[in-house]
Amino acid sequence: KKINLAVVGATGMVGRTFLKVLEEKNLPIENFYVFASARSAGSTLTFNGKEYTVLELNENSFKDYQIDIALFSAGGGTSLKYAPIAAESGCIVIDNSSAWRMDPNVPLVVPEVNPEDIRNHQGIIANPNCSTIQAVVALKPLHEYYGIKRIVYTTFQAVSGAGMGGWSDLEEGLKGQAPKKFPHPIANNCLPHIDVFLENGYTKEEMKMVEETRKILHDDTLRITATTVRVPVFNSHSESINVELNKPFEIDELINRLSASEGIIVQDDLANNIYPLAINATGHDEVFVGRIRRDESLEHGINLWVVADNIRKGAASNAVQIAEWIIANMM
Ligand code: A2P
Ligand code: 11C
Repeated sequence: KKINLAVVGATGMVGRTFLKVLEEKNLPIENFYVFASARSAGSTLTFNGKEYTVLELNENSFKDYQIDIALFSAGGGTSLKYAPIAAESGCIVIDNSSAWRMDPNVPLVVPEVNPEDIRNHQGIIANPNCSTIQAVVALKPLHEYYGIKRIVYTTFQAVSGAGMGGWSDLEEGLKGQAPKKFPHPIANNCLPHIDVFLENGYTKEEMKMVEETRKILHDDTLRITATTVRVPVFNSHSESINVELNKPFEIDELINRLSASEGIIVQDDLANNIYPLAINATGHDEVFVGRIRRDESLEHGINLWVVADNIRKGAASNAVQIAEWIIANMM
């Protein structure tokens, strides 16, 4: 069956990448539609060599165009309002915002980790936060073979995660301009502040990593703490992940399990200075893992350095993979 596919928020940073990733794949698309707000309605976007006019999203869009699958990346407010309207008309929404992620009726999915959760959807499927996606891809084989007792996340996140505004704060900041998006200069700086601060002193980004990891790995009691930091890198998030496992492990065997796991490329050749780097991950859909070494301060501890393109695997590519899974298994 061929499907009618829509991208909502098509003019944004993630929206444009949706189009690029969809061009690289071969989804059975009958009709293709691009939606945004009134601000950019009437402008055009190119997809597979054809020009598409950006349409203003409204309550009837999904019904009128008989959309089967919609990829949303137009902010939490737009998702809160329009995802249920779309679902009501029989459309399956794959939502990149944080609006629906922790709803118990909404599967939160990384296809390499918990694809079967998609089967329980009621019209809305959530794409996790970018920093969570790359972390759980790397953690999956460890969780499966050794069991995870505790995780300590420390992130080094690119400005593209904060959209066009974040990107221009770094670009203009390097030329001496004051920041507009971030509360402090990001050029030549590290900001231990992503998203808003919560009552417990953590940022929302940090608590997203804690809660989303538990939901995706199906373990509400997992002990997790996180410090998330914005760094002056344009694209691709890097993460230091410290994991305490339940069982003893052989380091070579653990590395082999990471290598054999879907969506992971191990880059760990110290003699040749090879380890994952943001500038190499950009443009790819895999999660790169290196600096794999025993945490000698714990009984069964391991340290990982995990890097991925936050706009591709962390957002657009993960959502497109979910769409491919639905088309292959549920349509
Ligand atoms: P627009 O170009 O019309 O503002 P980013 O996160 O990179 O800033 O992108 C946000 C995306 O969400 C843009 O495509 C933006 O469209 C879209 N968007 C914002 N508000 C709405 C809305 N109310 N309805 C539809 N799309 C929206
Ligand atoms: C960042 N992780 O890098 C954020 C962006 O919940 O989808 C994604 C926010 C989200 O700023």
